[in-house]
Amino acid sequence: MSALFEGYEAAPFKARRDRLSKRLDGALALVPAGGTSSRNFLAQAYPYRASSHFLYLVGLPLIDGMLVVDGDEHTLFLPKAPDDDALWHGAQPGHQEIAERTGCRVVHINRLADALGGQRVATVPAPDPITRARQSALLGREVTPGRFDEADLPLVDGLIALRSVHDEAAIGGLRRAAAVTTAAHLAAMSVTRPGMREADVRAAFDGIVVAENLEYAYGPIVTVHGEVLHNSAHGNRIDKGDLLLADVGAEAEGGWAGDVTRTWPVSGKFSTTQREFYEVVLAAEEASIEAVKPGARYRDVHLASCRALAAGLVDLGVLTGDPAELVADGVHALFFPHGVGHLLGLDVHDMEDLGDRAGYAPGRKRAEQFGLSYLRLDRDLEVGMAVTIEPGLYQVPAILEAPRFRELAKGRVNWERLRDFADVRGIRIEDDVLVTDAGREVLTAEIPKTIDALEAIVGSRA
Ligand SMILES: [Mn+2]
Repeated sequence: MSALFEGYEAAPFKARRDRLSKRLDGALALVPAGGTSSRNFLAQAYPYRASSHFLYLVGLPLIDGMLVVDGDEHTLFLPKAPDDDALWHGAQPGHQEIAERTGCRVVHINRLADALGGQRVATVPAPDPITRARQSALLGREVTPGRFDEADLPLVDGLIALRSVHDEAAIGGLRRAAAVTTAAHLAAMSVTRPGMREADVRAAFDGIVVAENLEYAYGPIVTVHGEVLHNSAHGNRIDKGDLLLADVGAEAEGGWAGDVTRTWPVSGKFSTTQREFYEVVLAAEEASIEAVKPGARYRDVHLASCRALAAGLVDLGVLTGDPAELVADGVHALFFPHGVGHLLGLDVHDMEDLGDRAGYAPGRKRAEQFGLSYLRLDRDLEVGMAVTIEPGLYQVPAILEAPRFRELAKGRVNWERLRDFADVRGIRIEDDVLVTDAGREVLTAEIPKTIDALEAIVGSRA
């Protein structure tokens, strides 16, 4: 059996295509898998990752394939491998085998233009520019990320409706991603000791993810400079006194993402000031997790963290004032500048390629206020949605030294008191949360996050 079909079952994908076709309002849907890209020369390709929409509907990474859904008829238009391909890559399943396995018709891709001719076609842009150029040529209009033609909307909105509420197969994928992510975080925590480099801890994550024969869902962040939000460098020495922030998630078979952040002391022991700031972030995370339930508005889930952070910083004497007022004015955002999370699914920021049409309910718009403007999601939660909850607390020089924020902070930030917390640059705590009838299920609950649990595990295998 070809590795392509390992663990593959056709039924969930057919069910999704059937549900989608009911939403297409008579249009044909054209969903591209996308192509490869290369470094230096063509044959040296980067690892291939099919478009998430294609994976959602087909379940197989069929390079350069295109799916056409036309009522009950589901057709995969696929290229044929060159004659000498088997020499380099081994025998691959032929079109007939793919047809039998998937239940789709399979047709050579050079017949696609004729098949579409003269019909109303809805599409979504492929992740790569070469495939998008092909889509543009096929449809005789510009296919561009983030901009949709009126004709595309039934497909775009259908995908948003389906993909934002996970079916059983999807939840299985998310659980698998969470399980491997959990094992990887436990391994990384337990090997951490002063004198290592960030890369040594990253290697402990790799050890688990690679041995599971998986990839990461996004570029791992493992850093003692957590205040750089998307820090991708791993070259620093990690020392006693440092907090290490690790934002690392595995991608399960089929493409499902895990997305977890933990912050732990390199020495295995929090300092008093680190402990105080950490407890504030943990209380914020718990407040937002508690707020996750069917019908809750995600912006309110975000604001629960903002209020808890502001209240915690007031208690510590770093902020002065009424927490609700501090949040309303955006003062908390000097320390917590990003949104509390996002949808989670086949993409780590699920469906971000569809822009705020996916993340924001109709009629809702992004706020302009600093902090709230970075909130990626503002929908009412439904059973079956998966979201991350990830408040953080950072000392970002570019924010704390900027004149406009100094002005906002006037009389409300106690700078002298803040200096006591110089040994905290960045703390974030992030879990993956599924919305259930009962409220919520934290898929990544087994990863230590209380101070006691972290102090017990860090360095235990170093
Ligand atoms: Mn995240």
